[in-house]
Amino acid sequence: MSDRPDFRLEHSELRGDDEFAEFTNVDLPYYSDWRGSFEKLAWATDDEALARARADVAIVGAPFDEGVSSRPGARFGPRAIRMAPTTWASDSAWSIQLDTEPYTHLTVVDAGDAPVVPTRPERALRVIHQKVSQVASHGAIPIVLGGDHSITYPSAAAVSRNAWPSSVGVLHFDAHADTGADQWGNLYAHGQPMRRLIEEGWVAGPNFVQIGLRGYWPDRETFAWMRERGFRWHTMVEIEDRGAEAVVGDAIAEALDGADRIYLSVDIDVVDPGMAPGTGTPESGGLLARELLRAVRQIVGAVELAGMDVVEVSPPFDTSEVTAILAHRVVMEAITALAAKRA
Ligand SMILES: [Mn+2]
Repeated sequence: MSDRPDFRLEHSELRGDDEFAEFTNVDLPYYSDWRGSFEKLAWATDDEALARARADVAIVGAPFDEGVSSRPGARFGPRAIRMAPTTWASDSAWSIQLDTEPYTHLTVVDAGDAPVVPTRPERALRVIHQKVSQVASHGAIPIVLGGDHSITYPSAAAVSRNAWPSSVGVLHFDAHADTGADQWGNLYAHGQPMRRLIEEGWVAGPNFVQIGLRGYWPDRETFAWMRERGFRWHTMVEIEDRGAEAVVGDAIAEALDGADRIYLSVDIDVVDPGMAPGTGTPESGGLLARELLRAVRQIVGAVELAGMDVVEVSPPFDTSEVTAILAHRVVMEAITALAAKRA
């Protein structure tokens, strides 16, 4: 059996393994915010702290939005999601939905941000990969706060690489398939990550399952490529016809048909822009917030979760923090559903 290939970013002109340590927290841009952790949880930002914490789950920030094709701002996502109104008393938080106290049964830490700096997009993808790999190698399930959707490529690749030889399927909530060949020549923009994950073999096509697709992108040709690779997808129209719970049930079975674990990628634009306006590429006619939260509980309750991200929250376009709060609650529902399984 051959080894899993390395994550090489083959098209990058930037190389070197020392990039991860290139900047200290002090040198990072202001929006890489190290003052307030997610849910006021303890920080565990380096190998020593992660080893000591023995965490079940670790939050990772990926403040990157240089892959966007339309409205930017997702680099401010990790800060806004961390600062969203919390569950109020994180040490004794209790979920009405699941009748569970998440932090009684799970150790959750905030691993801080990947050391992303602006103007160096390929370096950013590499350090996001390294940060997610670091967290996963300590046995914690990474929950990555984006960032635009291009961060799913380095993040899911890290999770798949860490899980190997187990295989990872992906459940991908999005208005858009994000399987484009390139965007103005960029192979790593936010419309391409799912294509790269398949082409490089991090996820098998039939275990890549998309939920919530709608609108006018990508084109027929791209869907033909997806069909060729065995992708499966469930459009908004199907959800309208059959209901979200039935569709999500099918999607779980498809993603696990040959895979052992699941990476869950939630593009907040799967939700209707009326309930999630703070995003870069809004598409009308999406899920209700409550349908997404229920789906996250359903999925995490049913699968072995290997990793997760919540992406495309763009605070400059948000209103009254509603999108940041929803993203925060998506993370909380995953954490609490994990805790409920342990309880
Ligand atoms: Mn997306």
